[in-house]
Amino acid sequence: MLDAFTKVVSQADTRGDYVSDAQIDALLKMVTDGPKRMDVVNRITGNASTIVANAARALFDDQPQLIAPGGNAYTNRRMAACLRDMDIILRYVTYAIFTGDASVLDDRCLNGLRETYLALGVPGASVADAVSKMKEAAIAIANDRNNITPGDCSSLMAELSSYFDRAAAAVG
Ligand code: PEB
Repeated sequence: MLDAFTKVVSQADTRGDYVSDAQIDALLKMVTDGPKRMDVVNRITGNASTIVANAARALFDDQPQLIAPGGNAYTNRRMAACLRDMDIILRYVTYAIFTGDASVLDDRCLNGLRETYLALGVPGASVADAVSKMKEAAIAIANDRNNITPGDCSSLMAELSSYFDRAAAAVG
């Protein structure tokens, strides 16, 4: 598992080179934007169950066959597994935005997930839809201008989006 700093160091070490000026500038920006990043993590973490519940409701509204008899989220056991999976993916996205690097998400959550769903008969495209719905909900909450010092969060929001897109692409 890497973060934005260890990633740069390991890449520089592979080249046998010093950390470049451009890399130092990018990491400095990450440090100066640190409080914004922590706010994003805090807001998503504090609203995780709302994000999961609303995204799941929207998914089952769009794809009612999932909760009909024979559907992959039919029975309480499968519904619980589905909500749990969404919660796990959201949790790893918060780790990625916290560390500023996708490796924790890749290595500990997404690696082999497509194959797991194939083996279980869980429709990967529907999981990808659930992840996209969590993305919309998480960005609406993280990017809410109320009760926070106003600032430019566009690059952080783009980074956050990219982790959700990565998770959706890994299973969809
Ligand atoms: C991945 N999900 C399921 C299982 C595993 C995962 C390993 C099998 C074991 C179990 O049932 O608990 N586990 C999960 C994950 C990590 C992990 C992400 C990462 C570290 O360790 N069903 C739907 C929806 C979708 C869904 C489309 C969005 O209709 C999910 C939610 N996952 C789902 C379901 C099961 C499952 C298991 C229904 C149970 C499948 C079954 O037993 O038939």
